[in-house]
Amino acid sequence: MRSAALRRMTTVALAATLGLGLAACGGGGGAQESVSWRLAETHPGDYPTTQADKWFAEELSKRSDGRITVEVYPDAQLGEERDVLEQMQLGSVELNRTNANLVGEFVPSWKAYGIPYAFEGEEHFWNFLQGEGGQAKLDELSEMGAVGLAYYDSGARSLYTNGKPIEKPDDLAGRNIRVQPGSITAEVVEEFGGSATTMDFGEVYSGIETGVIDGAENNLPSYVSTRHYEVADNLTLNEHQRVPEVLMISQSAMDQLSEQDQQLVREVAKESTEVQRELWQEEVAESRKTLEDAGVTITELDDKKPFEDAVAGLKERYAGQYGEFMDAVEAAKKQQ
Ligand code: BDP
Repeated sequence: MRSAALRRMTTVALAATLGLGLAACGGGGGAQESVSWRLAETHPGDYPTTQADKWFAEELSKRSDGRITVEVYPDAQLGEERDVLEQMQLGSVELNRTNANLVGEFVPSWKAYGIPYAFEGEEHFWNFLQGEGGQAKLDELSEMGAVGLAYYDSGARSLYTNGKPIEKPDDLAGRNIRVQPGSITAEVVEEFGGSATTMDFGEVYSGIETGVIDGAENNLPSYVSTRHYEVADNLTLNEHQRVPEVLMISQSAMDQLSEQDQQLVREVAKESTEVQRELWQEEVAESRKTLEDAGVTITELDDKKPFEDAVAGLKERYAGQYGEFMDAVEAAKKQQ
């Protein structure tokens, strides 16, 4: 299924290549003849973000006639996400696919993406990301010396634990939940009534296994690909956040290219969003099936209101702090 989607996207992209290739050849002015970059990815090779990274790398090489080579390093080979963000600033990694929650430590205004229940659903979320609001956030990445290229889907984040299933916020009392570094999710978990521990993604499985934490929160594909469901087999679909994935490049890497090649990088990245979104839909359905087959207890909530109410104060505080973000979020609602 996955490869069919990829094939389709590649054919579409091929048509665009023919025109662009020629334009790019004319390139010019003081830029390097060819560059060879590294792209850091925390997920395994078959995860939707990684497949989109690879599609981006291949297309870029083709359309630049080999002037731009990107090698994708999956499985956190270049380090955990937080370390990679630091490496980007030091100039040792050029490209990075990361989750918006991690960026908050480097560009504080990106913490806004962690505001719980900010988006009504997928459509609202994508209206925002693909509109002016989403672009304004990408522009803010210049504060960390990076250029935001594209968003990828990451669905909604939900809680999972071992022991007793979480049906209402109170059930989190006495439970310790892992959260991503740099995010405001620790406060979300605490408002729900639990306690929170910040930990790198790669440490979570053993953290749960050894009892350091009782669970974590993520989307279905990550819950499955990390096999966290083996050690925390209760999932509660409370969907407290929708936090995009972002593909970024360091400004210093971008500066090595001619104007035309910079444009090419931007275009191919934007197209890779469509590749990723299609793969994402398939992956969510497959993950759900994997969880059901494995006998994981999936708690669907008819009403998420108790969870929304628990974080209403927190949401209001952050909405005050990130007013511009919330205005753009509101505007994206009207376009639905
Ligand atoms: C996943 C993101 C990954 C995150 C990870 C986490 O794709 O980039 O950082 O969550 O929880 O959904 O650390």
